[in-house]
Amino acid sequence: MPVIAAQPYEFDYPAGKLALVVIDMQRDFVEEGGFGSVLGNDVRPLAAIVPTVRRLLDGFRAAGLPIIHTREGHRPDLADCPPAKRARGRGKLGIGDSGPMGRILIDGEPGNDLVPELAALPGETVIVKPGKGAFYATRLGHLLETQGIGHLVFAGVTTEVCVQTTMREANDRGYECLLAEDATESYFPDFKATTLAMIRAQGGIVGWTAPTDTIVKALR
Ligand code: C5J
Repeated sequence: MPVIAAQPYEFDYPAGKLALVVIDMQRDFVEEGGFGSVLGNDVRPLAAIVPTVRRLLDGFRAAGLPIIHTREGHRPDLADCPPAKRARGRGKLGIGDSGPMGRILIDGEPGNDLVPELAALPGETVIVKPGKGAFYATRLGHLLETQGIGHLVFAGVTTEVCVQTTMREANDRGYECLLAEDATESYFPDFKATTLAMIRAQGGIVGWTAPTDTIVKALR
């Protein structure tokens, strides 16, 4: 089995059966004027990981392995957005309101696009998810099952919200999960550090972590 040097110990996976899941690298979170900045966050740390996520994507593309991108987005009629989620935050603008990049967190609006550098290529899957976890109310589980994939590498934002939630969902479903340490980011540096530690604590209770370069080198 191929092996990636990781923490808390090496991550092995069946050749050809490893998929990359890039969580929510959309303008809503990474660019000024989107949901992230409307909630009062500095988006610059998230924008800074774009080249690293691109390196990871290119590594998976070169290896011919499956790639799944997610976007957190709701239907224009908000039928898939619980009122509790919409009410949360009490900011000037909320989910569904019109902002500088169109309606916030709505599928099809400019702000909901993946950042241009990380756009999906033909053949790659894009999953629009109404929740924080990418398995909730989506076809992700079915898609992985039909491709016989049980090993996942994760990247994207934010580390402690949508990335961690999805990793925990995947872990409970029996997937082996590795998070690319420098291809994920949070608006809160402490939360990122703690999430990485939580994932690999207790012998990898949620999964593994490794730097992007280590993962890409192992794929070659
Ligand atoms: C958040 C996400 N933070 N993608 N979404 O609301 O982490």
